[in-house]
Amino acid sequence: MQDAQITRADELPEDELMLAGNRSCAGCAMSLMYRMALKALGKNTIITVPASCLTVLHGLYHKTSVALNVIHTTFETTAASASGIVAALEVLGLADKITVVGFAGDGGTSDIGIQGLSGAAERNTNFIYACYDNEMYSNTGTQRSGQTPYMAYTTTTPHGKVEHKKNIPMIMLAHNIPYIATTCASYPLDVYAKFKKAKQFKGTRYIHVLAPCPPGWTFPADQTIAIGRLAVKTGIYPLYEIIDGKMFLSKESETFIDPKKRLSVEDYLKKQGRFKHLTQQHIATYQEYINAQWDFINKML
Ligand SMILES: Cc1ncc(C[n+]2csc(CCOP(=O)(O)OP(=O)(O)O)c2C)c(N)n1
Ligand code: SF4
Repeated sequence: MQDAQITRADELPEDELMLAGNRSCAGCAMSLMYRMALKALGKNTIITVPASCLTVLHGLYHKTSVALNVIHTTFETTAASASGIVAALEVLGLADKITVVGFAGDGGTSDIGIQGLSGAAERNTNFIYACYDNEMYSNTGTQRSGQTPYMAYTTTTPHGKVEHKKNIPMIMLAHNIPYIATTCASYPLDVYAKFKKAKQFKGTRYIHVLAPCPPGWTFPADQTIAIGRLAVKTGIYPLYEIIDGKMFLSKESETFIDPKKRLSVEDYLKKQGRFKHLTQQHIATYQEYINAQWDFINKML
């Protein structure tokens, strides 16, 4: 298996497992990512979700916006909960028929949930783990997470975060799992293709989805697609897959291996209120970060 096949929009399954009407904000990339992921996963799927915007999207008992079995678990337990579901399915002899998927935000993944995720990945437990990364704790009013990028404003980093983003896909690579992918909700077909691809593997599979959040990142709700695409086109968020330790750059990012083809990172930063205080020095630091990231990717290819 090589890189994920890109599917045409008219080839997507018509069945909607995410129903019309949900409680996410206008322009929420997480909800777009979820719709595509559920189309790829299909109805023989059990999902586990910790406290997050995604629980809000699901709605309150006795109404829900998804036509699937979902467990709402505690904040730190996504991977532990998925491991338990896998164990139960094995006992019931259903493990080959049902896909188990944990979906968590960046806070639930890179901070409070990383211990359970690391343990499950070390044991290569048979589930897909997807982190939708809106780069902050959005559900509780935009606090800083380990995935918040350098100098972004959040309510707990009022002068901007001083550290760069934690590189979770590379942490997962250190666990020797069979499939790792990065994707972005602003490329819905890429999201679909990578979830579809992940289903073909056994063991722990990890998908990292950049999910722009209009209220948290402070941009107009109709700019979600444009902002996510700028993240890819500036080279700040490369799309790739790692299959059995070998990296494949995705089509959407291939062009940007050439630094001259990358769009200006300033364009990406200036379009978001959370970066409005940035100086030229901060922007130069961003450019160095992007260059170093691509130097690393070049070595991996
Ligand atoms: C142990 C624990 N601490 C704090 C909370 C409160 N809480 C609920 S959702 C949330 C933020 C989740 O952030 P993230 O995982 O990034 O998902 P997002 O809200 O961005 O979708 C927090 C702090 C909680 N439910 N449990
Ligand atoms: S706060 Fe952000 S991630 Fe949460 S529902 Fe709204 S747009 Fe989506």
